[in-house]
Amino acid sequence: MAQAIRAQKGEAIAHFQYEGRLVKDIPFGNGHINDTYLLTFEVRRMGRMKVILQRMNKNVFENPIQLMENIMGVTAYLRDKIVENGGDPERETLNVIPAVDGKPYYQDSFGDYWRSYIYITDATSYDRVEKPEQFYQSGVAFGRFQKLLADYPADTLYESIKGFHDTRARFEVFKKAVEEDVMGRAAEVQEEIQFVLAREDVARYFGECQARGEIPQRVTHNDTKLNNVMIDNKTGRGICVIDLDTVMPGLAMNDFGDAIRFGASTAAEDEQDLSKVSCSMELFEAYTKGFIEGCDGRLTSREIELLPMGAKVMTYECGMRFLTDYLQGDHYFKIHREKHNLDRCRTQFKLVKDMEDKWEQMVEIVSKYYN
Ligand code: ADP
Ligand code: GN1
Ligand code: MG
Repeated sequence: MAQAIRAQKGEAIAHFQYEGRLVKDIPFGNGHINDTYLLTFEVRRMGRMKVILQRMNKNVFENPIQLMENIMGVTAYLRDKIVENGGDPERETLNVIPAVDGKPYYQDSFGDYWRSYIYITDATSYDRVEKPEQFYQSGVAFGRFQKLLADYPADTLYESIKGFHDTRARFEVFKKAVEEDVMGRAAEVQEEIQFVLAREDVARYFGECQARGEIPQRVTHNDTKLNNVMIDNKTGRGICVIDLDTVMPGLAMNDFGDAIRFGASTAAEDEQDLSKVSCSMELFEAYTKGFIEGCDGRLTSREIELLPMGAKVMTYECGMRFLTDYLQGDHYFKIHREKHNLDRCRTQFKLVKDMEDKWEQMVEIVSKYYN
């Protein structure tokens, strides 16, 4: 298996516009979806250059070519904005390294798609918040990302994953997974299943707001985990939003909420000791402040008012997705141990419960930032 991947990767490496001699090749990062590698090349007298190489997940992305078209469009647009603002486009947005044939991807002889980015140096993608300032900075970065893309022609974007944050549709998929119970796992997770079923109103919430015309669709990131933003090692600022696979029309509250469910938790997403898991109100406030500042006046007061609901919906949805994957046999998220998806699901539901208990506090924090 490892050997097969090595051969596949070797083929891919030979088909990108790289220069110099490959001196290091290591698996990189903690993403749940793609296979990511950090490659180091030695370019004669110019020293070492690092690049990111990714094998795109074919179970998750149905159309990698359309997906790369989205990324090329969005990064070119961001590049212009960054240059206009006097920024550094090599560090403040992803930069695709083309394949030898000029395409933004390479399809290998096994049918897998690969892509490559310039490595963003002197910056870190964190898996846990070390201090509230970092989380604040990531909020500014994701908010600014949304602001920069406010006028992006949304109808040119392909829907890279259909119904990605359609929580209601995911609820239906979940119910089907419970009924089918292909792995025979439903009996042991009755408590978690009941937790989801008891909250169908959460699954329906944003769909109903949209049907009433209360909230706008915007171009959003849709996967705003802390480790999808690079924090500059020197300045501590959120320098670049990465992992652009799910940039699509979506809801501002979901971009807010997905960041909270991951970054405001007092424990890791897969912590097994649930007594360690809660939603920190200090971190919640740091992110709220950063995100609203980053969006720079673009959010309506209804959107701001619904931010706590975004946190609850995204945490509930993510827990439901982990549980669905567990029931279906762990084909979507990468797992590194038995019952990994179940552990992840349990932290999410613990967070939902904690948010329900702290609801008034969350509403009060957000109300400080109304327009
Ligand atoms: P996944 O969809 O699997 O999460 P990502 O695109 O987020 O894949 O990449 C996984 C990890 O690799 C990121 O969390 C980050 O740590 C690192 N990474 C990805 N792209 C870059 C880049 N251009 N520069 C530096 N690190 C990167
Ligand atoms: C995945 O790709 P990554 O690891 O940044 C997932 C998100 C989930 C997250 C849970 C394309 O994010 O939607 O919220 O795992 N991405 C995709 O940790 O499904
Ligand atoms: Mg990622």
